[in-house]
Amino acid sequence: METLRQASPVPDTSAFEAVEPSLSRAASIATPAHPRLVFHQQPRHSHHPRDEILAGLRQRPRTISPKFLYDETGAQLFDDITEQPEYYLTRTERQILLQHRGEMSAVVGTGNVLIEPGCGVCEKVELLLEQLQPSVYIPLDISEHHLHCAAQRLVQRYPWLHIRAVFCDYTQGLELPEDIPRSARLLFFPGSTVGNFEPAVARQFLGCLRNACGDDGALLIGVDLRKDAGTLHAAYNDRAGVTAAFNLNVLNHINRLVDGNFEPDRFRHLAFFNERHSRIEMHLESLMDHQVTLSGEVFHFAAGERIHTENSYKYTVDDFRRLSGAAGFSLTRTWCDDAGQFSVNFLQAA
Ligand code: AVI
Repeated sequence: METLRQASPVPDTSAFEAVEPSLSRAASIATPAHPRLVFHQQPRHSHHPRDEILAGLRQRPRTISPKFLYDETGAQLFDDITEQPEYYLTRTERQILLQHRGEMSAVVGTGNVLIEPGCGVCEKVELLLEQLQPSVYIPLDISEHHLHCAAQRLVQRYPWLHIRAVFCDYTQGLELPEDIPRSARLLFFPGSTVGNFEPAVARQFLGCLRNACGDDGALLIGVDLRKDAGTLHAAYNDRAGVTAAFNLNVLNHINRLVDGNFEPDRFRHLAFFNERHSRIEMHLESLMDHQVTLSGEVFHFAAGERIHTENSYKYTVDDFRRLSGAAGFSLTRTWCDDAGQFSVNFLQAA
């Protein structure tokens, strides 16, 4: 058995109900080498996902939560996806940040308390740091390794930057140390990860961010936009087969988590745009009649039967304005690329 990869771009969406901001039992860890860098450790709440996995596979349609796509191999494959020519999201968001960062800092203001849940290796925020000049940067991630490397790199590269890095699973609530200033908070949530939540869950998650940013706070968030089905189809069916490998790899991860014997080559990757729900759906389709044993339980798969592994919702700017409005934000500014493929949105607490 293993633990889940810690820096999944896709949170455990079950946790967004009744989330309270800012607990603070964090232990501070001194880092004498860098007086401007402090680490905090939040207690972990871990539970084994066996019941959730088996329940998802028993139901019809069968499902596997997208968070299980991100074991070590899945995380590497996701990084590889972001470099595929068809996958426009990551490079387009990066272009938008680079092109508009001057204007962003004029709109967003400087000297904020900059908070980034699920920061990973902090590569996107780095595009903004010089412009935003935050009074303190607070990266949150469950991967101690990523957080450690990224925070050390940033504090060395930016001699004026103060960092309070928090090891935590932000999906269990945004737990910030109590002495983090409550005013002028700016949350940063790039990558369109919000698109991987069901809209009701996305609303709850945005509500959680709204609580965390306080009444004078704001959120800068990347959101992929609705577009022609051909472009979307290509982005999730890259020619090199990296997205297919990413999707099929979830079965290896499930095998390890629940002692299973899935054979990935008995399935094929399927991704298509569902116009009605405005989402890319990813599925694994069984190529033959066969059975799989997971934790001693036998599952029969008919040829053509599918396991639903991910949704990636594509919003219009108006849809996203409505969604974030329902969570207590007012969308005051949107920056897009010239082709209108991707958006970076500035939301203020309403
Ligand atoms: C992490 N997330 C925004 C990606 C997306 O595009 O929905 C995950 C992904 N799934 C397949 N390709 C990329």
